[in-house]
Amino acid sequence: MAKTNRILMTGAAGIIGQQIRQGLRDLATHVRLSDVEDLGKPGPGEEIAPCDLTDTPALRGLVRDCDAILHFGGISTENTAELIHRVNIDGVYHLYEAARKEGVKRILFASSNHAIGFHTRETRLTASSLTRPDSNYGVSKVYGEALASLYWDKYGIETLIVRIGSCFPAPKDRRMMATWMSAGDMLRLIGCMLDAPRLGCPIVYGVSDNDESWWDNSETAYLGWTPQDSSAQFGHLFADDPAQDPNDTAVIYQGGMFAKARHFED
Ligand code: NAI
Ligand code: 15L
Repeated sequence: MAKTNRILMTGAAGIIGQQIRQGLRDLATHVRLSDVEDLGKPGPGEEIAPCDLTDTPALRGLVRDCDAILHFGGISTENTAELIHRVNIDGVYHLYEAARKEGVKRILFASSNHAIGFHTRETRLTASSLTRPDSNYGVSKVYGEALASLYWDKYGIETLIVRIGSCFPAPKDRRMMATWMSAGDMLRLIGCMLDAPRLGCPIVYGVSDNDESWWDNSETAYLGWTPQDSSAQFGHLFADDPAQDPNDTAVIYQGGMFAKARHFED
């Protein structure tokens, strides 16, 4: 695998950013890291580029000279509609505009399982399944996916849309045994994205090779990504948990508590 020259990761101070930061150095000669939070000192090959995604004029400079953008920055759970719109809808639009104007041709968009969270757990989803957002946050991810599709069809900017399950060092509850994605599998997926001769605008479910799974990535097998980790190693953490109530909304739907929650601002 040839190294990409320069990649930008937004949201680099976040949970996923912290897990993959070091591994990105194997994929690119220059790794530009951006966030509104402190990113510490740059390591070898790293550039620190603080930037607020709502600062539209600053975005062109942020993406300049990058061969690819890993867009992990933004509001990562349910919040006020105003904040989600400002950062996850307007912010992502202006980031894509900056990419278009600066000639960046490849983007990873960190979508979420909450774009499809109102599908039931017994429904096996593919890249062609209809979106069914479970929150204002999920709606913002559907917007990002639609924007990525537009920028591919109209401007030839390729995006890997990753509907991430739960990318944490370990699953936090029984649901995440099905939705967990390891940092290693995320890094391997990014490697496939950077390597693909033609990427297009595929939708991939970001999930490891867990025993229980609701998602089928066979439509995007051309990417050559095969998850290598499994949540099975963490099964003991939840062995003594009480049985799940099959009539609980958080158990019926893939989005779990996001589907069950009332309006964030009530
Ligand atoms: P996180 O909340 O830990 O990290 C997001 C980062 O974005 C934070 O460091 C935050 O400071 C930054 N950010 C927020 N507003 C910003 C702004 N206005 N300008 C610049 N930076 C801003 O989230 P996490 O878990 O690392 O997720 C990263 C991305 O992946 C998010 O887009 C999230 O929606 C998505 N995702 C994550 C999942 C997970 O399991 N960790 C699951 C599904 C999707
Ligand atoms: C997400 O989209 C969130 O960013 C993350 O914090 C988790 O809640 C994850 O989904 C999940 O569904 O487990």
